[in-house]
Amino acid sequence: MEPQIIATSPFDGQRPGTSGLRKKVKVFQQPRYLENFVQSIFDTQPDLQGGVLVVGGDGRYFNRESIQVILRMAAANGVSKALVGRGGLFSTPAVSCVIRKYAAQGAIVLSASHNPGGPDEDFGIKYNVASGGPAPESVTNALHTRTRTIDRYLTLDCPALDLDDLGARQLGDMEVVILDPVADYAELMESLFDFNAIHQLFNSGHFRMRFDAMHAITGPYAVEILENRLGAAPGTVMHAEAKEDFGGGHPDPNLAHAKTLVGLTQGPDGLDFGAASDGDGDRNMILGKDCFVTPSDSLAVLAANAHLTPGYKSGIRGVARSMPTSQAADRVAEQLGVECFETPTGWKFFGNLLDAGRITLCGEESFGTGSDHVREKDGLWAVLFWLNLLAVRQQSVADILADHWRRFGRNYYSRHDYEAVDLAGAEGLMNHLRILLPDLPGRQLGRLTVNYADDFAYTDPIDGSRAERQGIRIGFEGGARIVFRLSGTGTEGATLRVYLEFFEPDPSRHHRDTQEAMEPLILIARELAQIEARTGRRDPDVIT
Ligand code: G16
Repeated sequence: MEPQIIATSPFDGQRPGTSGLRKKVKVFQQPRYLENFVQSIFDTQPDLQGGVLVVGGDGRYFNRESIQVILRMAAANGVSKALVGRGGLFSTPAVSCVIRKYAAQGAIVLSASHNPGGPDEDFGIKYNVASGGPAPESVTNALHTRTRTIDRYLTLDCPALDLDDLGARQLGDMEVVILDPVADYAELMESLFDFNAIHQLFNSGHFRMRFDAMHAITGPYAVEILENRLGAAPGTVMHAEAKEDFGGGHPDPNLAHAKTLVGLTQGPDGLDFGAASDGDGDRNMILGKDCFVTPSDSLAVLAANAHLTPGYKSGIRGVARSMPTSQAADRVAEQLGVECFETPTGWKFFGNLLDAGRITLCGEESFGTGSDHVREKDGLWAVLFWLNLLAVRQQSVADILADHWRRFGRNYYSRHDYEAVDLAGAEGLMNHLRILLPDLPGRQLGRLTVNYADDFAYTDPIDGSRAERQGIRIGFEGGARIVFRLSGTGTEGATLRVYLEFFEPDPSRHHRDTQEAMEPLILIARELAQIEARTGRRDPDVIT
């Protein structure tokens, strides 16, 4: 079958953000919009020619149509084999697992993560490289540059392929293999965690849990792993059916968007454990009875206890966290005597450290935790890790956390988001802060003294690449910090994120309400950045 060459012209704004290109579905539905971006991938990634490409997405609206477009284009561009999840589905961590297991050259992943789905909501596409991780900036920059001059794309004129039956078929000269999207991933999880111990915990008669799949991709993964393989009671996975619009919800596992689950863990009859994952299965939220584990604390607890699980029993080599993530993991790394890295926001910045064997665990405040088992953050992995710890330590989530704070001190942490604010106002606020930076060190703000203030820049220790303007950091004496950043994943206006943290060594002060304890820092942040005057917002839209 001869490839067709179709003339096209560039679209503005195809620059990938923190994690791929995310836009409204309607933007992606414009003729040639998806094709331009996909052709730019093939034009800049020559290894794909004659190579193996993994294709899959989180099942959101427009997933199926996009996969057909991508497969025809892959065949026309000389890809020799495509590995596709049945129904066009793959969670993001499962894509990473499959790339690595089958030594593929790359993957095209369709997801807008935790953003809502549906005809009027969000869609996204990103490219993952042969290591299994999100494309580094060198690749995304090349891709973006290509989108600005693109003038043709290649495709085949052929009917849609059946994506729902397992097995191999032919599309032009390309072989397409439809895989069970869960099997390889589930096998990897069994190799890392003590499934017998977790099975016993579930059958002990005194442990009650729910996993909220939020009508998103982890439904089938969680049912297979938690209920079928580990013997959790049927119904343990709630909102298990994956839907194109996530049931109309916002598939973001946090206190604001997983309210039903949070409610189930509260009060005298509260569950022992609650967990949730997001649209594409890479985020996680961990809850205990009347207890929320911040993602920053979760990373620190996993690092301190990793040796209790089979997959990490020989200890961890190092740990990394994104800059706005609390410094709780740093304290663990120090005690363990392992390296600790502070990287810019974005999972792609962990890739080189993982590949070089400098770190074993990494995590972000944005509900992402992961390890060197794949090159993406991994929602269900984090849940299984916690279940393994609960099974071994025979303590509640709250007790494990309290023990951890007693040993390492507590990093109180919260993030305040001002969503869909005017872009010019938000950029003005960041510039205003940049101007203030040189005069801040040594200044007294409220009762705190500024220790350092900068616009975070990162030089990758492995390849020397440099990322600048990654967020304003203001550090105070005693370990408190305020960080200001504009989100790189939104699709409307700008989202201002304000990250607040302070360190409390005294165990008698470890059980205060977070927002109350944060009050002095909240006031400093609002005043210094002139948030209300510059965004028109008095209060944040989401507090996590
Ligand atoms: C993506 C990235 C994460 C990042 C998060 C938030 O997550 O993979 O590394 O922390 O966005 O980014 P921002 O603060 O720029 O909105 P996901 O789950 O959306 O792919």
